[in-house]
Amino acid sequence: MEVDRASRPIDPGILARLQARLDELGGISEEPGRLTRWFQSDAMRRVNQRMIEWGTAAGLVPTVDAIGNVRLRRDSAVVPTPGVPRPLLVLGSHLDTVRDAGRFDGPLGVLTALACVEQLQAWGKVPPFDVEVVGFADEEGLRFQTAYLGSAFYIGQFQEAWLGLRGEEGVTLREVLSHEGGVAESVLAAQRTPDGLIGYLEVHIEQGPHLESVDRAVGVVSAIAAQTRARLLFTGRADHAGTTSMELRRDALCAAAECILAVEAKARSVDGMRATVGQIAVEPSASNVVPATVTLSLDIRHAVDAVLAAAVEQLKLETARLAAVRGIGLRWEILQEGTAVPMDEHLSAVLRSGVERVQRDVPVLVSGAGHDAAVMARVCPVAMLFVRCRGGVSHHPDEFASPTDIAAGLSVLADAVCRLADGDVAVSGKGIR
Ligand code: HGY
Ligand code: MN
Ligand code: MN
Repeated sequence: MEVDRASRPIDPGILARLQARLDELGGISEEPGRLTRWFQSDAMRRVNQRMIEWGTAAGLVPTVDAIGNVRLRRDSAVVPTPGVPRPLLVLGSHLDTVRDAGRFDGPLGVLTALACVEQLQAWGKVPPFDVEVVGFADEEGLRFQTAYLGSAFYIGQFQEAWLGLRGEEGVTLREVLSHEGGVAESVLAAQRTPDGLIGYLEVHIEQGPHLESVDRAVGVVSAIAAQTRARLLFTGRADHAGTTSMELRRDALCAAAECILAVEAKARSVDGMRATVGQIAVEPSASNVVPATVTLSLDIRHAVDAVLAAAVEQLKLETARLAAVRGIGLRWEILQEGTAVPMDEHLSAVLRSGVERVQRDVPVLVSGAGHDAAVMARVCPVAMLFVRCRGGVSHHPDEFASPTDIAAGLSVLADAVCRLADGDVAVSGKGIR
């Protein structure tokens, strides 16, 4: 018998299980003493296996697709109309992490999605659409510096050119996928956009200080900022550190250092801009050899596409000038260019209704962090709910969301799915309208 919507308390047992699972996944890592899970790592396989066990116990049908996304599907009881795809609502986030990560970024969304399905079952609520909980295989891009490999595959937009990407351990994505069974091209052939997508909802820790600053448990995302990822390759000349005068050197690392400060100065000069050089590689990396080559990563973001594009062009000119003055070669490789992604207004309104039930008002904020929702938005309406993040600390082991705030997130998500099931917002194979 279905529980009346107005009195839908969240089951404390489901919340306790969510918390325990978060803690368990937070201990599955490729590196001792810290949480690191990169694409197609053994740790990802172990996490997927736990998701399969938990999903099966909840009566969901588990699969792991060719790229490594774990999918837990619950079909509705509705008999589909011949020739019309079954409507499908996707709930999820990613299960990979950055290096030395916090345990909430990604898994909070996947496990809240699973808990949401369990909670609807406990309420006796069976939506008239299929629901799939997805744990994406690679959102961070830690292994190949290209984010969203999992969600791009999920929507059928994995690019063959990515097979040539080479990770820091020297292997290509093609080699990794071929090693995982099945030639990489067959992995590509396996991808297809899921039929009947009506929408995608993602719960995610805010990874910033806003909700804490307004003392609210949850907030609704308005848009995801645009981001560009690039690699800068500086070429100088190796020389003896003791016999080469300062005037005669072509020191790639000094040129890179000036460019790193130019990146920082640019970001500081543009309101709302974020730019980060997070990785650096020096060759031959010997204390008594003038650095010959340096490779830098660049991650630069802004909520407005045109502002980001202008800043990237200005930095290309500025870094080229700084390198040329020193006689250093500089090559930019753009690895990924994303535009700002607005959230769907109808689906966001459903989340806002749920937020109004759990707190006095509804903070609405832009996400400076990227999310799989930015990819899913290419094929269906998407909306995101943020959960308060202690101190705004993320991509760090101190990342933390409180059980009370996690409960609020689950309550809002479950309420939203019930509203969609009750037809508060028209759903069809073409999405939410
Ligand atoms: O980098 C990001 O914005 C996200 O955490 N992958
Ligand atoms: Mn994330
Ligand atoms: Mn992240």
